[in-house]
Amino acid sequence: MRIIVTGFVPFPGVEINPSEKIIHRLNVESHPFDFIAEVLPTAFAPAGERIRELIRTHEPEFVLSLGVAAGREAMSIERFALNINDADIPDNDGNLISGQPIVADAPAAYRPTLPIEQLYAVLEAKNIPVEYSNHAGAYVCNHVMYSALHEIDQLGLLTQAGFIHIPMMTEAEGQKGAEDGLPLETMLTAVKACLGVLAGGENQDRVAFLE
Ligand code: PCA
Repeated sequence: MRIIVTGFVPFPGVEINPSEKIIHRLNVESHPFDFIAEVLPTAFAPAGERIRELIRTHEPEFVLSLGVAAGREAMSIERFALNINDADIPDNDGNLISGQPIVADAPAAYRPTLPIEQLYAVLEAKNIPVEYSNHAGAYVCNHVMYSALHEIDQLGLLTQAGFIHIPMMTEAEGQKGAEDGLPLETMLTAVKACLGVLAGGENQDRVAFLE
């Protein structure tokens, strides 16, 4: 069993990225199956290259990517990745990209292949705010989600991949979206519950050692 889980470093306008904090809090060393947890650069090309490289190298069963969307109030399970880079802020390499396809002559969109209804259900059962989202934006998060799904498709892998946007953490006082966000601990619990679903069906206890 191999599962890749990713987050992102901070980027312009977001000084604290809870997705990075979550990756650092997952105790992957103690994991009995191959568990690859990594913080990606918040820059279009390097992030896309890295997620594709991780997938090619590990050929995992699952890829769960996380990123913050300051202003959202619930764990947001993304339903689509769009073939577009279109940002109004630069990425961390200073690139301000508008209206460019991620991959020329490739599908306009991909749907996630993770069992998103199961992920929704496990979060709902834990009373953690959860919602579906039909738009992952057109910045680096969408880029990574699209790049992962396209790579898996191109390689003909059975890997299931998807993306969850998370709110800002309430502890990040003064940061955009923090007041409407969720405590980091709640989001960590949510991510572990999702990993539990992927690792062992309904058996969430299998990832208890991530604590
Ligand atoms: N959120 C940004 C990129 C990195 C992150 O955590 C996004 O929503 O695209």
